[in-house]
Amino acid sequence: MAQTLAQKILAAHLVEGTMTPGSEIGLRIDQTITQDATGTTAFLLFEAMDIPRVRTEVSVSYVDHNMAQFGPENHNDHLYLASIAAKVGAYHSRPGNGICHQVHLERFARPGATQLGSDSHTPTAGGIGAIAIGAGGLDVAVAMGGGTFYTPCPRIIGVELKGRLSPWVASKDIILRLLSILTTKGNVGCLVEYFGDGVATLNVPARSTCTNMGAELGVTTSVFPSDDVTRQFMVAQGRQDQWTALAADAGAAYDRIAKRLHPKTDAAVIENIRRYCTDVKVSAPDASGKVEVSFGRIVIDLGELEPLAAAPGSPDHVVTVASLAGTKVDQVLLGSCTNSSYQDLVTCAAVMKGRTVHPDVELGIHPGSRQVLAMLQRGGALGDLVACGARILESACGACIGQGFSPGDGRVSLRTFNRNFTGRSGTPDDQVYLVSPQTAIAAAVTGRITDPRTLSETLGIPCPTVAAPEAFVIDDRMINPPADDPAAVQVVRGSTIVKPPSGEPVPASIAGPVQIKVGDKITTDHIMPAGTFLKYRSNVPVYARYVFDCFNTDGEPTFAQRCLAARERGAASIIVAGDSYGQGSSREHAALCPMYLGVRAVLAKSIERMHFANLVNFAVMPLVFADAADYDAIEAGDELRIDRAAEAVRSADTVEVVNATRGTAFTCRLNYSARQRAILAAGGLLNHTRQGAER
Ligand code: MIC
Ligand code: SF4
Repeated sequence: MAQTLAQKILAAHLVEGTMTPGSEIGLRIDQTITQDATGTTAFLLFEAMDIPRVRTEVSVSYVDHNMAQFGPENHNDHLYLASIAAKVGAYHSRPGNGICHQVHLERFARPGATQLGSDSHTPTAGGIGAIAIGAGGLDVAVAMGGGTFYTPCPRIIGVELKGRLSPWVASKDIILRLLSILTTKGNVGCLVEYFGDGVATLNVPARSTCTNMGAELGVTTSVFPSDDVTRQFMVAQGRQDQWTALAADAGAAYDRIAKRLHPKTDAAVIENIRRYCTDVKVSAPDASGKVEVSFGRIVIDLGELEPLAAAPGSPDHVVTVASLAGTKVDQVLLGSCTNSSYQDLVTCAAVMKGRTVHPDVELGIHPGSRQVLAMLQRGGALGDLVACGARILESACGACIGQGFSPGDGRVSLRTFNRNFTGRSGTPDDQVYLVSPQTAIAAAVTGRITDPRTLSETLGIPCPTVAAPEAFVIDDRMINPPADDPAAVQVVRGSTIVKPPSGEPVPASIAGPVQIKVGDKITTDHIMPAGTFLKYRSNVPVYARYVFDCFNTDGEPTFAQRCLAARERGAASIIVAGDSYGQGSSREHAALCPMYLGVRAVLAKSIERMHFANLVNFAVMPLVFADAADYDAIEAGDELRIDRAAEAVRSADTVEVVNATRGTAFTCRLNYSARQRAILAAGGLLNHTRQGAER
């Protein structure tokens, strides 16, 4: 039978299960990546598994997130990570070498490999033809030890790209268009596969911009074919021996995709589905007024695309740049794992050559890697960027994760990043627009949101064309290989590195208050803030103080204090949430810290893939309302009871939840695989893995 590209790679790595969408499959993982904000915990958990050496083809530990180094925490993490990598056989990309996804794409990723990373943007490597999946650090630790990675077999969304992008339009506009069709909600369990004649017109970094920001769709991953363009990229990286051609078979069928939408509130999305998808069907409305919109595949004519922007609040608030034209801009930032490649930055440098950043704008640039910096320097583009007045920032995540460059109150900031959740920049009322490098740099010149296509006519700036480099600057001196003599390596453990707490089996019954009731699309940034709190990642008891910090009110007990008070009196704590709970990052601290505070269950209308897995991994029961209307009947502070929690975990698909405060009862679904049941019963994945090793 004709197979899609993703099916081929998945099938070649299948160690358990069958390729039936929705059913759990076990995959052999070739490569793992970790970054410092999730990596310290991941390596501490790896150590707790008592496996002396990593058992993958390659495991790389990157340092790119926690680089501000206010206080000893970050440096303690760096020292621990360098030493533990050397000892257990992982590569270690040192601070300053670049953003994990960019460096991995340049130096390690390969077509046809499976890659698991403790960062949600791991799918960046899909641009080179890898199946690269983001997961919690504990899942990655298990994979480092040679363990199988389990995930539901994805439904495959086919995205056909036709034609060629017009001047000044970028691959960022492709993924923003996809976000306007699929949104950030309701794509759990899907995988995006690109195909069509337009693919060959996009270079590897441009493809990776699309697969990177596929994370914002909430899909498992995204993948491009590996073709001659891929080969050329790998030749230029000196890695042609790792290239292999990969594509879907002719006639491969993509899955039919269905979304539940409301004709009123989701009118624009439905219109986009009608416009960009084939074979669209719309059902009659259900009792809540929602319809099921289903389609065959998505078709994007690259030539018809125009510059787009995600307006403040969410990556799927997509509008045309033309509709925003004239808006005053205060800040422009180029960088992040989405758009910090050599091609992206040299394009911007060409625009700025001989010009000055607009007097009302500050321009900051995080080059994606040391290689990108070296390339910019070699061709003179770095000099043009310095000369124009840009602030050259570190090759790191930096402003993308709220580590500096926060905009002033209500100030407009145009960023080439992937997330603009309110407050992520470090400013509570930020106005962050996500755009392509072309749109960002146009604003740096004009001081206004400007459709870059107008630059040629108004300012005589020709659209830069950038040829794919024949050879990148290759210098791996900042990547430490594993130690030759692991026994001689002393693991460095600073005082701020605290062993993560381990979970407890789901108890016979769970009873306690709803400590918080939140709405739809709650991100892991809401649950576990990064920014200035990021440095506490290796110290769960301290970091846990800031769970749901954005919902805490001055003078009132914090979420953490309420949970600890409940724990004191022997009660559990419960979280109630709407749709798409836990979207965004892979950060397992969004499960681990609540667990530490005594949260035993999360009741939501729906829960995103990585967060669901992280809750299970730390033995917090994820429960989904059987009838979404039951959500409305719960208030924060209500005392809930799940009398048969452990029993349900063992064998039931539903469980009754009693609302003791209101004298009502309702049903929740468990949706667990047999393996997830065993993990919850064991008190989390670490205990489960240890027990497996003992058997
Ligand atoms: C992010 O972009 O939110 C992060 C920081 O890279 C996270 C990982 C983390 O929280 O450490 C992610 O995307 O997974
Ligand atoms: Fe780093 Fe930002 Fe990419 Fe996350 S999204 S890995 S913080 S650059």
